[in-house]
Amino acid sequence: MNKPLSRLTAAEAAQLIEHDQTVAFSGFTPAGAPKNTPFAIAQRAKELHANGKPFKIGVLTGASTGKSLDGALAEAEAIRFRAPYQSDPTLRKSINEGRAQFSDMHLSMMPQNVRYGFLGKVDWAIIEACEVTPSGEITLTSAVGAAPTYCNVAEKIIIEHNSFHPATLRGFHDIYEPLDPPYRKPFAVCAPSDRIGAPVIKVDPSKIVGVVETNTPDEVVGFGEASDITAQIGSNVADFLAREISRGLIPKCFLPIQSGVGDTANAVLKAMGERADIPVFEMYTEVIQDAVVALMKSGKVRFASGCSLTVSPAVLREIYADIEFFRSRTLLRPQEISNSPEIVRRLGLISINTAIEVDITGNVNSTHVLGKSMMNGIGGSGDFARNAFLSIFTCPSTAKGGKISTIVPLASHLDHSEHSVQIIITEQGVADLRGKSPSERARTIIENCASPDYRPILQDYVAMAGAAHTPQTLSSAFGMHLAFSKKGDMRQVNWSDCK
Ligand code: 0RQ
Repeated sequence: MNKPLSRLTAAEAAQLIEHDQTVAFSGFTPAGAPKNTPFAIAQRAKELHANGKPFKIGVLTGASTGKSLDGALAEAEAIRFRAPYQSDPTLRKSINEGRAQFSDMHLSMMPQNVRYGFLGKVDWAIIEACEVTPSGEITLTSAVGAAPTYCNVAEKIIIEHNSFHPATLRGFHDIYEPLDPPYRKPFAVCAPSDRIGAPVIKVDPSKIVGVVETNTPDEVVGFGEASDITAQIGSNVADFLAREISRGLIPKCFLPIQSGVGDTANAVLKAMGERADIPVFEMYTEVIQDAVVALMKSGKVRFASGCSLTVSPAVLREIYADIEFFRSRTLLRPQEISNSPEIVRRLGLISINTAIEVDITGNVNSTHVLGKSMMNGIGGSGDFARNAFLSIFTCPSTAKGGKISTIVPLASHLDHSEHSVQIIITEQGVADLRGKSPSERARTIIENCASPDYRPILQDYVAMAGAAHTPQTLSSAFGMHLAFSKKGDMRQVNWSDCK
């Protein structure tokens, strides 16, 4: 018989965390991330700083988190090191000002990098659960992320028992932690609905130091209505996919979809849902967002496997109110399984992710503004794009009211090389890069995806290279970026100044 687990307040739990320790949190996006304990750790940091004492910790998570975790800890100057993805404005500022060190990582690799010891010792795992038993069975909430590995490697565990999430979530999760090389076995997922693991994480209960009781909704921010531009991008993606099915280049039964997160991704899914010539489909993705839930209810999405239910609180309440409907159509997996390159290649996913900028030969920057400032991180986009049946990147053709062209001569930072990028789609149209040489790709991207304001500028740039396999001119390649930095508008570039 196991003895009952101790109860702690969030403030008591925070007192246990020491300066310079590494703390790993459950969750993936704000879904499933603990809230009260990290907020209390931030308060402890502020008090210690006010007394002239140091307090900074390493923060490991599944992906981004919410304002009570990344936001509060960054605001308290309590983050020494952070991996593998973030999207909080306060933390982003801290990273870009060099106050917090950030290691951007393919999300599928985070759990194994931690198990391999590449990120050092993990002192604590702080895990949000809808149920925990004295025998050490933990039922997670709205995400899995890297929680199984964090529970495995951490010296001690604190559970945030969040009664906002019903204990009947048991059964939504498929917990599987692979063995490390040379003992790893194939991941036997051959369809999005295949289960390979257990419904709960099992830990030695003596590692659980205490349970903090909470009742707090996830801090997921809802999405706005599609703008004209995102709606047009969505419609271009749906047109393209329907055409590929009719041409026989995508099987008639269709293939599972992976879609990124954000307004564009929501607009793409909405447009796909509205097309009769796109069949009912399945998702094998990392983030299940509001649009997927709407498509499940309409019958367009048959099944969704993901790593998190990153849905707005109102949509999460809808799911919990009709939990049996969603139980038979949803599976939440650890990120090394939801984003596994092995499974992505086997299932033949159609991956749809968003770029910050795309260069004329198809290299994609998903993470940096002007080569220097981190936006969010590569997230899962590389796990999927590199291994997909069809790898699509979308973005508006311009940013900042037209002062920035997202189609540039040379990407100012590289996340996905031209070898992993097959289709570019903006509100202007579709560039199909398959089987094309770099100069053919440049012509196709400029003609089909660039804003009309920037087409002649980019065509002049290409002409400058003369006959070449890859039409680049190194002395001018960042001319448009420099024009934006110096004059506030990429249209002010003067190629003759750059030579
Ligand atoms: O800035 O908010 O200040 O106006 O970037 O751009 O157009 O609102 O697009 O919200 O879909 O985000 C790539 C960042 C796109 C995201 C990125 C500015 C623009 C705006 C946001 P403002 P939009 P979205 C699954 C897959 C990487 C991870 C990934 C992302 C802001 O999709 O992080 O794919 N992707 N994960 O104005 C300067 C440019 C710009 C620019 C846009 N060229 N130069 N600023 N912006 N283009 C999810 C996970 O992995 C968890």
